Amino acid sequence: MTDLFNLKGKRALITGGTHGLGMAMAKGLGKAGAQLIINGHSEGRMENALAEYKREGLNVSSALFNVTNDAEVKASVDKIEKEIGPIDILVNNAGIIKRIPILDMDVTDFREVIDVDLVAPFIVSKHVGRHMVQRKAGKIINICSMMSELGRNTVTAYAAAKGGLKMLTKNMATEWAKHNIQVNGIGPGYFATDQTAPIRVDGHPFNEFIINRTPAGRWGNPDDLAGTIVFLASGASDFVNGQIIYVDGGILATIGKPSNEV
Ligand code: GCO
Repeated sequence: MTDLFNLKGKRALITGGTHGLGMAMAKGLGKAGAQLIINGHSEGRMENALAEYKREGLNVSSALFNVTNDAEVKASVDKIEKEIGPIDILVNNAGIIKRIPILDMDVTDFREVIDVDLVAPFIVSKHVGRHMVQRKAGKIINICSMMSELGRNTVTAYAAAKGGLKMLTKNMATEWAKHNIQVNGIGPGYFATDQTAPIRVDGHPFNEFIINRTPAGRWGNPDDLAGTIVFLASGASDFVNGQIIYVDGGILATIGKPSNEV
């Protein structure tokens, strides 16, 4: 059975893999045997990240490119395919968030979030997908969010993008499943990362709210995603198409409870 989850001989490209959930998921794929190709846009962060991956004995190389730039993505993907080898697994994880109420949000801010969180997964998937379709094999995993299902004050652009990403996932699965390409998504709940640090401060009302709102009674640890990403990247999910797996400690399963109820 464990062979089903074995990623030896597979190459995985992870966008936004220099920190946070992207790094945790990449490490999970690496520990299952995959060769890692880490995308990022900051040289400094990439250097630190590569050192960390190598310290953990993982087979890793870097791919610095701007995921929102169509021509740059095409050139980078073709270069990876030529110089490193076929991309078997693509993880569209790179993402940004801007917490601004609608009435105070500039259209430029809105567009920037949509560009990174929704348009970029389309761009990267299109250029990697072209090679996967030719090879009649591939795995694509889009990192969605609670905001693919739920609204929240101040994160409108992010929610619009993550809602769109859920449907982009289903539509890519519709078009590419016949080419033996499985396209699925993961919806992380509330995880302890740099991105959530501002709302996870002790005493911050949102911190208490999440701990109370999550049946598991805690924030997620990035490593909590490793098992799910290996499942969706491996032969164990060869007949799983267009699904979003929510790894959220039960948030979406419940209406929640009053804070004084145990
Ligand atoms: C927020 C958070 C969320 C989480 C995650 C939840 O401000 O609500 O940052 O966006 O990071 O996406 O699934």
